Amino acid sequence: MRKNKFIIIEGLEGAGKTNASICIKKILNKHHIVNVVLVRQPGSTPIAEEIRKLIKKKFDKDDLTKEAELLLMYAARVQLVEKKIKPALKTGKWVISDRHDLSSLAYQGGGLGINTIIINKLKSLFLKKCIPDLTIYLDVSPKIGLERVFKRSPLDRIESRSLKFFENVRKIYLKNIKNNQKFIKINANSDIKSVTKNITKKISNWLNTQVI
Ligand code: Z5A
Repeated sequence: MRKNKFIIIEGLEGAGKTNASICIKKILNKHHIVNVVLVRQPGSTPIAEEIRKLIKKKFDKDDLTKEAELLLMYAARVQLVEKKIKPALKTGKWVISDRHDLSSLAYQGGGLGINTIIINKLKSLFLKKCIPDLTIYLDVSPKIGLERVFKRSPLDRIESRSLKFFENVRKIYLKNIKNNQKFIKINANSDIKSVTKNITKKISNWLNTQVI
């Protein structure tokens, strides 16, 4: 069994995933784990970053179909998995990814209504050998998350969707993490300091259960 781990951070926009990635990296460093690669999805390779721009862009006279959006998410993911994640894991590095396949299930499945069978088919076709060891789900209410993002910058194409869309996305997250040992749920509605403290505690506890 490999000792290095593949860790995912999931949650709605404004949940604090960026902050959590940095926090987890610091905890790993404190445990003398220094070979850590941080990636984000969609993105983190030159081609996947171009796909990211396309996904986030608002078009005046056209829009992506939901199926095209799903396939673009998967195109970026497969590119990242093959070019960066698998090679890093093979050489003993730890990988922390801001989002992974559960985002597609939540956003394109729960939010846009694409049949789960189709999304799971993509997962089984392309991600068979890239299974996370742990997923940290930062649970924020859509209203609080979007308010944080709104304060930061103008909303992009996906962020501009309705509150109902994000409520449906959250439902799928909550459904999938229920009774699953490989998930840690963190309440992300409070201030950054409390959320960071909670992440530190839960990740440290988890690390103590791992053979590393
Ligand atoms: N997407 C998809 O639909 N399907 C998929 O398969 C994948 C993705 C992989 C990616 O864009 C979009 O793609 C995303 C989902 C979709 N779209 N939406 N909407 P992105 O990378 O720009 O979006 P994001 O992943 O949600 O990142 P984010 O908006 O930056 O959220 P975050 O990383 O969780 O938040 P943050 O950057 O750490 O914090 C955001 C702001 O809130 C910032 O100013 C912080 O200082 C503040 N913040 C964070 N935590 C707190 C607390 N606790 N209190 C107060 N303020 C806070």
